Amino acid sequence: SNLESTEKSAASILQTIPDECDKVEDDKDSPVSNETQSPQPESKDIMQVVWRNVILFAYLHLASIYGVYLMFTSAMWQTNVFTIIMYLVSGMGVTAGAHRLWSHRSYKARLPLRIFLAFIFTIAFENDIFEWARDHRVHHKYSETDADPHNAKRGFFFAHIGWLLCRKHPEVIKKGKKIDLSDLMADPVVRFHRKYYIPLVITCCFVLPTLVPMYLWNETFVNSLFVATLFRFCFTLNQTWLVNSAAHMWGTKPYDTNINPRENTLVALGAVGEGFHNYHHTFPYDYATSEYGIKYNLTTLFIDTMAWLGLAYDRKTATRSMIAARKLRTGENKAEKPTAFVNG
Ligand code: ST9
Ligand code: ZN
Repeated sequence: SNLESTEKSAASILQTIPDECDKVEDDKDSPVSNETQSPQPESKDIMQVVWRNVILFAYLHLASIYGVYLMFTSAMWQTNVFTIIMYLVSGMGVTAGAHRLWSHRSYKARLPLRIFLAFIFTIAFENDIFEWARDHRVHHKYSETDADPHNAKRGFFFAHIGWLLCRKHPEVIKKGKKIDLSDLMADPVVRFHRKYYIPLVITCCFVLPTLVPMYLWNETFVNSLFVATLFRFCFTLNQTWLVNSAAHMWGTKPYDTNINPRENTLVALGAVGEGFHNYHHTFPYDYATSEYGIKYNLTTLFIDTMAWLGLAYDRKTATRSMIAARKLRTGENKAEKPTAFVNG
């Protein structure tokens, strides 16, 4: 049928992406063994585009362009400020919640903080906490292999958004089933979030951010929907995805040259502190995801504030000497500055 042939031709365009994947076979520098790489160019045969997602994400991006236009032409300033605040707050739900707390357990949070984090994470609409953390643990353990949900070896587009537009590689699901996720399901907040995910996301990501500007400062429905909701959602998603795409491609490797993730300050600025990705993949348990504490790192400032309030505790960090030793051993400047460490 017509639909089938369109699907096939579009799939063949997208199939140019996993070609990159085959190169992994020869990548002797890859830190992870070839264990997860299949001997045949399998990813080509199994790439299956999910057209529902392609259409929804295409619409979201077009609507966001209209949202930017409205931001500069007719939206009230209160709406624009609210949009920026919602981006930062929901982004913090991703970084301090799904990422640093639930995926990595890099600190502990008391119940009220966990509920708050789950709430602001839901505004970002990035799957339920369990699914986000499961994919992220698989991403760290099998980074840049077929089992990595957003394997950056498949190119910028795949790592950024393409992975959400097609069925997962079977290795992702196979290896994902071996990951210990018992701590996640032991948390009632995570269970509640998973159980009521759809109504929660509709309320927190779409309904509330559209109603607040309309009821609090008489914004129009159209401005509210396209600016505070659709543009804000799309912008936050792209800031998140840049960590997977840009921060796996451009930047420096002061801690480990054997891995792909890099230090990218621009990404860190947009991702409220999550662009120091060479550091993060080297020391994934560090709650600051960076050597530099709160520098360019709103999320670390937030967690520190929560700790000061007694709502967060047990913040884990890599020590100065561990970082220095690791830089010397595997960092890209290891040959250049050995004296600084030896003497100091
Ligand atoms: C989004 C997430 O955008 C973004 C995450 C980014 C991560 C970034 C990390 C970087 C560091 C942190 C930086 C933060 C910076 C933040 C800055 C903020 C300013 N293991 O999924 P299905 C099972 S979401 C084990 O349907 P398909 C699964 O349980 C955007 N098992 O796969 C199921 O089994 P069963 C909004 C797994 O069919 C079965 O497999 N959300 C695993 O291949 C099928 O699962 C969307 O748009 C695993 N890892 O479909 C939704 N995975 O049936 C998009 C799956 O028994 N997702 N399983 O329950 C989808 O539509 C689909 O998942 C799909 C794949 C089409 C992508
Ligand atoms: Zn991580």
